[in-house]
Parts: sequence; structure tokens; C-alpha cells
Amino acid sequence: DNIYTAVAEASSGFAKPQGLIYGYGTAGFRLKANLLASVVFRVGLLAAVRSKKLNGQTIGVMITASHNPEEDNGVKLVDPQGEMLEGSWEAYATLLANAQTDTELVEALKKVVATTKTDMGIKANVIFAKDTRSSGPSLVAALQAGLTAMSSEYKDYEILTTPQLHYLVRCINTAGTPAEYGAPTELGYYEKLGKAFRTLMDGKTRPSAVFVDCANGVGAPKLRNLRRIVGEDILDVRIINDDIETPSKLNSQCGADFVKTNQKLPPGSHIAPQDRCASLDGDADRVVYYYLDQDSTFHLLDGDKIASLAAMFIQDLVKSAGLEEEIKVGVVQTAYANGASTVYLQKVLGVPVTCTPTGVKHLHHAAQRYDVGVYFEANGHGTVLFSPTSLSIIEAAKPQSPAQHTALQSLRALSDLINQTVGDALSDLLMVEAILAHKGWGPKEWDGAYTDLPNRLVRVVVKDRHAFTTTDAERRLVSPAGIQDRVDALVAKYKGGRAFVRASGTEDAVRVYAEAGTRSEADELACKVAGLLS
Ligand code: NG1
Ligand code: ZN
Repeated sequence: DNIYTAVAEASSGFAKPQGLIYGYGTAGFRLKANLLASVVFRVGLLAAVRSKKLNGQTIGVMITASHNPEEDNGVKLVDPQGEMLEGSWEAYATLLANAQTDTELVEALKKVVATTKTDMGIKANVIFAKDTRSSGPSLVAALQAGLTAMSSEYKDYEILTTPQLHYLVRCINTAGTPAEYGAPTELGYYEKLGKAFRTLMDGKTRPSAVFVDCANGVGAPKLRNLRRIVGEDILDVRIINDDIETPSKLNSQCGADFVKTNQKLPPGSHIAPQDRCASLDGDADRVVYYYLDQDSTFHLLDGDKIASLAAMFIQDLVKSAGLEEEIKVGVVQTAYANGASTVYLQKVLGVPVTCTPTGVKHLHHAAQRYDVGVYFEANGHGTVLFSPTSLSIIEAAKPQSPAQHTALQSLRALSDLINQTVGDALSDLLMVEAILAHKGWGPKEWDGAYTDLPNRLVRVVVKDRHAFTTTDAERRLVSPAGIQDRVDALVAKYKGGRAFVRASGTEDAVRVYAEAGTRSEADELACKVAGLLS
């Protein structure tokens, strides 16, 4: 009961704004930073309860708004193995966030504790970090106040990328067990990736420079650290858009979301045809590649291209290692995956493809059902998961030839190089660099696997986006009644056409995606479908 008194007292310093309704969505809570203090305080309370419920295992809290503008911020919870918060707890986060008064908050907290049958006597352990946003420090203060009210132990890791925090949570919770994931420090993260990358690059000459746009965010200092630990003798990274001192520059006219949405270079890029370029987002969990061809035409190598490259390479390694009967590679995509990538994966590579609703937690869970599950959103967020069984098969395999030996060694190194907890731009970047080095490919050869179907994504503001509900992994509308039939009728008029409508989970809008045989047809189809909505 002392705890509840402490919570009520502390909460009075972080009053909930009147009239706002918060929701824990696919990206946690995310909105204008000046509306978030009460939410972050309460996330501190929930993190402590979650840790107690899980016997004092360490829970992570990340303060970031990823690719969104500098005025925004957000907060999300990380579960013990470095995964996203378990789905059923999202409702508790929402419940706490929306309690209006201190008394209502204590009631809500008691309800969560009772519903989850949490033993409040257990000591809670929480770690947290933030991105480079100027609102970060004051939100951290709110978080600390919540944790202190709950008498939780905590550790502040200060500025990190989102995937680094996920890594640390897993390291801490697996320390001293056979599943130990790595040293629970930022340096340990770089050393793990660096060692794996060096193994993969054994005998390869240093690839040409890769130009990395860091969105003027946390990726810049962290990529610099990574470059130092990996070693510039095998990794030539040229960092651009690394100004984290000017807040307004974050994600502005640069970064993965800008490049993917606008399908063009960040202004101010000075690159030559065939240079490999990549853009990270504001918390470095997304990466997309791109290049200019001889005519200076821009070509995007998005999450679908990365997934295809990874699936192709891993499938080849599994074959070379003589393990193709035991280890099956699969790919998970969302409805936003380019149709040409799906055809390539299924027909050319012969790998199974699953389609899930948008949101990393859905992709992650589906990928866990494969021996090796490659998952990427088209926007560049993704990773590759090796199941515990396939890891032990790879570990135990006895090579019968030098080729098998090398393939097994590469598979082991890849499983260390690729962040197993969540999509990680730095880890994905090293993976792509290593694969291209193995194949001796430039961006053009990589791009040659398949040709993207022309596509168009539009954002439509509607009166009530919650009226738009879907089925079939978001590919068909259930409500409002009648719209799906009209979408179908439009799509039927375009050869190779495809379109769908869904409500955004992160913005107050509905998104329309369309593909067709030509650029102008894709634009026209998207525009006509959008016209059905208002
Ligand atoms: P919403 O706003 O639900 O479309 C966006 C991205 C997702 C995912 C989330 C979380 C698109 C079309 N949607 O979701 O892929 O990354 O943000 O950040 O890119
Ligand atoms: Zn992000």
C-alpha cells in the first residue's frame, strides 16, 4: 500500500492532459512530445509491474519517435527476450495512460496488478534509453519518477538506438545461461557484430565505400562507434547527415522514411553512379539502400530487396552446408511488399512466403515459425530469425569438405551478426555489405534479381479512420460496407493491378496502396481508390 501512496503522490507531478485519449499502438505511444509526460510516468509503473510479473526479469523502455519529426516523441516497452511487449499487456498500458486523476490511476494500477496476478513483493528491474530528441531528458525524468514510486531498480543507458536497447535487455536476461546472448554493454554489442562481420569477410578484400545517411539522428554516433570497433580496414563507411546538435534536422529531408516515400536522394547527396548508399531512420531500426545508374536515375533497394538478398544468400549457404533437408528458409512480408518480390521469392528462389498484418510484432511471430525466418517491411524494418533448433543443427554439423566448413562458419557468423531481437539498421547494413562482398555484387547486380512493379502509396485523411476494418492480412476491407467491391472493380481494369486500403496504426489517416503495370497506371489506380474514401 506504501507503493500506491507513493504512486498517487508522484503522479500529481505528471498530470494527464484533459480530453486526450491515448492508445498503445504498433509503435507504443507516439505523439507530440509535450503531451507525453504523464504517459511515460505511467509506462514506468507498468514496466515495473511487468518485471515483477516475470519474476524480476529485466524489462526495457525505449523513448523514441523513430522516423517522425523532432517535435514528436514516443515510448515503448521491451519484453525479456528483447521482443515487443506481449500483446495482451498493451491494453494495460492504454488503461493506465487514460486514467484521468491520481486516484483513478491508482485504481487502474490495482486492477492491472489483480488481473495479472502479480506479486508486488518481487523486486522490479528496468533499463531504459532514449534517442537524440531534445524532449528525451524531460521524459526520462518522468519515467524515473514512475520507477522510483514503484521502488523499482533501474539503469539509464542514455542515448542508444532502439535495437541496441533490445539487445541489452536480452543480454541481461540470458546472462549466465546457455542462451547467453552477448555482453550487456554498448561495447559488447559492437564487439559481437564486429567479430561476426570479420569472420564473414575472412579472405575478402575491403568493399568500396558505402555512404550512409543517418537522418541526423542517433544512428550517426553509433555507426561511428561500430565502424571503429569493426575496423576501417574491412569497412569503409562514409557517414552523412550526422548533425545531432541541430534538433530541427532530425529526419528532415533525409533518412529512410524520406527516401522510401519520395523515392529520391536526400537533397545534398554527392554520389556517383553505382555508389552504394543507405539511409537509416531516426532510431536506427530501419535501413534502405539506393543508387544512381549511369543515367543518374534513382533506384531504391528497399526492405523487400534486402529480404530477397538475405533469403537467397542464406538458402545458398544452407545448401552448401548440406543442410537443406533440415533447415527450411521462409520469408514474412506485409501487403505493402512489392508484388514482384513475392513472385521472385516463391517462383525463383522457391521459398515459402507468409503475409501478415502491418507491425513488426506480427512479422516477428510469423518468422519464428520457420527454421530460418526472414522478415522485412518494405520500409526497411526487419531481420532474420534463426530458430533454436536450426542453431543447434548448424552448431553440431560436421563438415565433410572445405566448402561445407566455410558455409557452416558463415551461417554461424550470420546468426551472430543479425540482431535476433528486432530489426536493426546497423546489423542489417553489415549483413548486406557482407552478402554483396561474397557475391562480388554492386547495387546494380543486387537490383537485377527482379524489377519492382510501379507502385504508389497515398495517405487519405478521413472523418473516422476506425471505421475502416480489414481481413486477409489487411488486404481486404470489411467495413465501411460496399467499398471493397468498388476497389475490386477498379483493380480489375488494370493489368497486373493490385490495391488495398487500411487505417494507419500510427497516424490519423487511411493509407491506399496500389500497383500496376506502369507508373502512371499505379498513380491513377491509387488516386481512384482514394477517391472512393471521402
Ligand atoms: P502504419 O502507420 O500503421 O501504416 C507505419 C508503417 C509500418 C510500421 C509502423 C511502425 C508503412 C506503410 N507503414 O505503420 O510499416 O513501420 O509505421 O513504425 O510503412
Ligand atoms: Zn525506427
